[in-house]
Amino acid sequence: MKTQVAIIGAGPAGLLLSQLLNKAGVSTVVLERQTREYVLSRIRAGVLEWSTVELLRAAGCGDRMDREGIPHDGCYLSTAHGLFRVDFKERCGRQVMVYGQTEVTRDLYDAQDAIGATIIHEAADVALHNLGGDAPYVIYQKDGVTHRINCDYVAGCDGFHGVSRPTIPASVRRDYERVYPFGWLGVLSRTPPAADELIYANHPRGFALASMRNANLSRYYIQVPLSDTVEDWSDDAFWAELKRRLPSRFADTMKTGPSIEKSIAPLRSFVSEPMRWGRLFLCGDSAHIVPPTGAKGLNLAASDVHYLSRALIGACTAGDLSGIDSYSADALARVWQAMRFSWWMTTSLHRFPDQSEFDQKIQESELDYLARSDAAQTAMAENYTGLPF
Ligand code: FAS
Ligand code: PHB
Repeated sequence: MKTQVAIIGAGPAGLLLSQLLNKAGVSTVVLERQTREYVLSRIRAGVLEWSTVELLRAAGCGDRMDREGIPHDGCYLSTAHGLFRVDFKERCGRQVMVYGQTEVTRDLYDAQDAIGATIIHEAADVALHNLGGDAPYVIYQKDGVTHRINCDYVAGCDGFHGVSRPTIPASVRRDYERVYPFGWLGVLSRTPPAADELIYANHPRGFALASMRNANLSRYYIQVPLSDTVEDWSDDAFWAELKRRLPSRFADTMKTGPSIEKSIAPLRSFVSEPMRWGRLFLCGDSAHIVPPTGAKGLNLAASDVHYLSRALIGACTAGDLSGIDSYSADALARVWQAMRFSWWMTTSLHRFPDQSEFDQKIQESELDYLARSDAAQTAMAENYTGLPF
């Protein structure tokens, strides 16, 4: 089989890249190791930056998002000094869109089906070859048969545990990482959201976040020790702890119910440089991971797709190599801005087990400044809604 761009991974990065490339006349094949059902079963992000909203619209995947998504003008923060709201629209003129990653992925699949894109599921043992040459190829197994795809470029959209990043020699790669000493226990419930906007809470017992998917589907998180397991947390125990950490104005009236999904995710900040090696381009979680506190993971995948789609379209349709030559630097500049913001939100809002009393006072002072300062709230609003491409 021959194609112009072989895309490894059918998550948001891979599907959005395939959609944008095909719309520009660039041929692709997407190789996904899981089934479509499995990909669509994952519960992940919930907040879209406005640049992600506009990219999905440009890809022809925004109709249901515009019907069912919920634009938010701001969010609440609850700290030792009380509850306050950061008004994104007032501070920087931008909103965010509350619309689950699962729905984004479903819309991308539907759009890919509509244009007859090639997505091969249950593709096992994907291996990338000849990336340093001008005729790269990909090998994979399916139904006991070995297949080969000849291509011009390979997009590694296969997430943190994929095959693409490790294919770049360790001598070429420089990895940067910070692992946080806690995780997020997340619950999805068919209950009305606790509030009209998201609530980020810094509480002496730990961080909590009240989010949502729609008027009757809520997403909640609490910080838990890394030693905890989902089995340690009954629904009743989760609701009781969440209510302790949320401001009473919302906790006292919020509706609870059975969890329809419950999971614990570890938190890390991770960047691997460069994001290009020969004919291979890393895109999304294959190149970087952010703690979900800043709602940047999915949005950074979209950011990389913005730069990579533009670069590959230039190379494949006009022989213009400038975009692929600058892709890694262009993408990483925005990655590190989001990395910094996600680190700041995480260190400002969580209680660290080894936190000294001095650390605690600094954290309280940081949040007090945010509560009082127009400049600080403008900086948060700019970053949370997404810096320009
Ligand atoms: P993905 O990981 O989504 O997709 C990669 C795809 O590649 C997968 O479908 C995988 O099956 C496939 N793949 C892997 N190896 C392969 C191989 N060798 N061959 C073929 N296919 C292969 N972000 C937020 O903004 N907010 C959140 O609340 C949030 N919560 C999260 C919770 C969890 C448990 C996780 C894991 C992530 C969360 N994220 C969150 C981050 C998440 O949304 C990612 O940023 C987003 O999925 C990135 O999309 P992709 O880069 O496409 O990677
Ligand atoms: C979510 O709704 O899943 C969500 C929202 C904001 C975050 C993280 C997760 O910062």
